[in-house]
Amino acid sequence: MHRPLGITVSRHILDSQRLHPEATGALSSLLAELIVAAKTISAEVNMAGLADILGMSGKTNIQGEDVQKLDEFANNTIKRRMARSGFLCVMTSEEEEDIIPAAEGYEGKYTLAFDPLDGSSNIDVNVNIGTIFSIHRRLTPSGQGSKEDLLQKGREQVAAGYIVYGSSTMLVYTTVEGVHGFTLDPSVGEFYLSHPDIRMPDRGKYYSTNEGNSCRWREPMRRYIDFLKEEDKESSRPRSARYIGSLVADFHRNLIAGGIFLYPGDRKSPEGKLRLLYEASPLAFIAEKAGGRAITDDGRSILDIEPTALHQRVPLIIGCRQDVDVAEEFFAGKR
Ligand code: P6P
Repeated sequence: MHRPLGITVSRHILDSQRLHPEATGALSSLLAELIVAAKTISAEVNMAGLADILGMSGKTNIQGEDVQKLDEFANNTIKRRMARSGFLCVMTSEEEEDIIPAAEGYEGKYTLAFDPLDGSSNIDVNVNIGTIFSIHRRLTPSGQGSKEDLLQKGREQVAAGYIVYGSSTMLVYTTVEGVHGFTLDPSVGEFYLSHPDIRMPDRGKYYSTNEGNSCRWREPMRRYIDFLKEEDKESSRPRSARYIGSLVADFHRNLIAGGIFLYPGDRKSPEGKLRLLYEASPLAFIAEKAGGRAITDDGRSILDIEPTALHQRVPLIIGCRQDVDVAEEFFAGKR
């Protein structure tokens, strides 16, 4: 496959903006600001392992600046930069209980929901972590945004994406067209197009779930996972188990190589663990744009859920279309 070399993410965003003559460039500039924040976080994440060695693990580093916990650093990096971007009227973050207003006089026409550093418990063991973001158009006419502007269905998103910090730092995002992946060249500080037009395979070879929760699973989940472990060449079973415990990393592998991720409700947590606004919804938007599916364990499409609270949790089954279709039949009691 021809891979266009050297296309930066900024060029790619502007090229897709050109497809929409009515575009003012605000969304492109918003994404560009978000990408600056991502590069800043990436540099800090990659230094994290050195914190102890370089004596930066205390409250102040060698420059005498306060060293923040990485997720606190990531949260502050995004909210401070985006509050003054001029493109947002309100934000919500996994790290903050209430809404985050845009700076006075900098209110814009979009909203941002983000998980600044998902999987941060994995930092100390050098496992991939990620930033997830979701962008909607505001509903209120002007001025400071409100919770109402944030509580919108995933299907109404104008853009969604994530950055996965790992062996390399990758940005994956979608606007109205396809899903595209960019890899950071840290020596230049640029994201270059490395995965144009990502399409999820119709059926995957992996399944991702925390089997440690199986004692609390409801019957359909137990039966579906047992089904994936049976021998059946025709339907590429048994599937391989892959579970990193970082949603962005598990999702990214399934997006590229094919698979299904399940974090259903169980007897202890009926709504599961993952958050709708800044985890399930943006990843569902990406999955559907790449030909996959994302549903709850009672068959609702993630993108059609009407949010009622900023940090509401939702059961999540997301991945290759055929795999989610079969899982849906198990959860509906049809298999
Ligand atoms: P468990 C990380 O803490 C996270 O929020 C997601 O990134 C990940 O998919 C999930 O929780 C892992 O949860 O219960 O399997 O440890």
